Amino acid sequence: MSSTFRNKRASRGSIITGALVAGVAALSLLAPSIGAAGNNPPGANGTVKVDGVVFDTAPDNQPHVGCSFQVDFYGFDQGAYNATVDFAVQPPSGKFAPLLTDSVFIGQDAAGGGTDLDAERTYDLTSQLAAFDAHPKQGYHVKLTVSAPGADGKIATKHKVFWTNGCVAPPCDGEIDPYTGACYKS
Ligand SMILES: [Ca+2]
Repeated sequence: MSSTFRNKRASRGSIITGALVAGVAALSLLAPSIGAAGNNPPGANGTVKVDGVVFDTAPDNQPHVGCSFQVDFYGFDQGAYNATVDFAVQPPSGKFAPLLTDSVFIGQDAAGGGTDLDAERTYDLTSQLAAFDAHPKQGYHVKLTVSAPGADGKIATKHKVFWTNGCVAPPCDGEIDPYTGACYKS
């Protein structure tokens, strides 16, 4: 092998290596900005999930829950932001009558996508739903609306429709009136 040939090979090799290094460097520069833009795009961010017993922080939505359930808040923006939480009864259980309004702080940290848990709150709408008709198997049909301010003065509004079962009354330890169903202690 002549020394000229060896030099050509060596210089071509170093050009290829240089191009690879530059490409990897460009990719690693791009990667963090792609990730951040995906989790924290401009405007108001955030999503909500309905969580049944056993309560967890897995970002899944459970549309059938018992009388006690949680609303989990994920990926909201950082700031002095409180989400307004509204529950309303939904057909066939009732005609959109409001049940409960609440306020939950969700601005603890920057928007971090679907696994960025910002808050969780437990609810039981049994008393608010007592005036409505329960489906014998499904329970009560309820609509959740969450509105939260975020970056750039925008509002993120999210909806979830789900079924909740009223808490079952404790068993009667007396006599049940056959006409009214009321429990009388004997
Ligand atoms: Ca957040």
